[in-house]
Amino acid sequence: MKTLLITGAAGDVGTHLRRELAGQYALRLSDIKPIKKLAAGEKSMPGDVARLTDMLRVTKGVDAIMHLGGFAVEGPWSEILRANIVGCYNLFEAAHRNGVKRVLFATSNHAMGFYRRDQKIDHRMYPKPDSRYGLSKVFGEQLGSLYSDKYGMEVFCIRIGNVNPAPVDKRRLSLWLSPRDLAQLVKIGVDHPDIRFEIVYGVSGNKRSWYDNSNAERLGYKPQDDSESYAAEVLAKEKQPADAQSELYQGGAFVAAEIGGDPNRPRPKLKRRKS
Ligand code: 15L
Repeated sequence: MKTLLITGAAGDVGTHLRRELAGQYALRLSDIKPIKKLAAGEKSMPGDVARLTDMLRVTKGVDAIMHLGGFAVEGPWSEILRANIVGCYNLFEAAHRNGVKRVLFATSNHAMGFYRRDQKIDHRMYPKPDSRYGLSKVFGEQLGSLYSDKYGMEVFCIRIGNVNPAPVDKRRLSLWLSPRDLAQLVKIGVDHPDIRFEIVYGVSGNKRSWYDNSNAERLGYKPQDDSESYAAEVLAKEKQPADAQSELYQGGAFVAAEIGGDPNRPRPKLKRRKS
């Protein structure tokens, strides 16, 4: 049985994943504090992502890593830098030094949050982060690309929408990821024989999706869930529309926070050069 290290294992996403993957891998669980309640097949190995020595210790001897660790929302630069930039570097570097072949990176829809909701985006479009947090996720994806090209590491980036047992609001109807669909993507990332560097969207098969997830489908992803079955209930509960910027862009409130310009302003017209 393969040993899978999950960093950030004490968080919400990690907790769903542990339950869904039980019995399928030996799970090494790492978070900044020890995880006390362990199920069969789980081991706790605490570590701080911001310390390379910790990451060297926790990544030793595993077959694959699901890197969920770090700061999971927008935050002050000092925290994003420590947990998501330095932390992500430490994770990849430690994995490389320990010869871990496969790394799955939990990136986020916020790496692409400045795309409008009327745009369908795929894995080939350039990033448009909506926050320092989203930017740190772009950094992690590109770090994965570098380690894949330079060292032959196999890297699978999942741009996670929102993991929850059910979608919680109108925006999340477009980016909901059920726990079992998350587990299916993680299993593809761990076990698919032909991964070099891939980006997929971590979303269920939602009718209202903003994503063309053909890259995940090419690798065998067949989502079992669709937020549409919750849509009527969710929309009935939505009291009033969010502000205009949040409504226009995929990143929602992450876009509107601290905003100081109009991201939708027309592009400047290029002057024709006289030959
Ligand atoms: C994320 O990337 C966050 O980790 C999560 O807490 C949610 O905010 C999610 O995005 C979302 O966009 O709903």
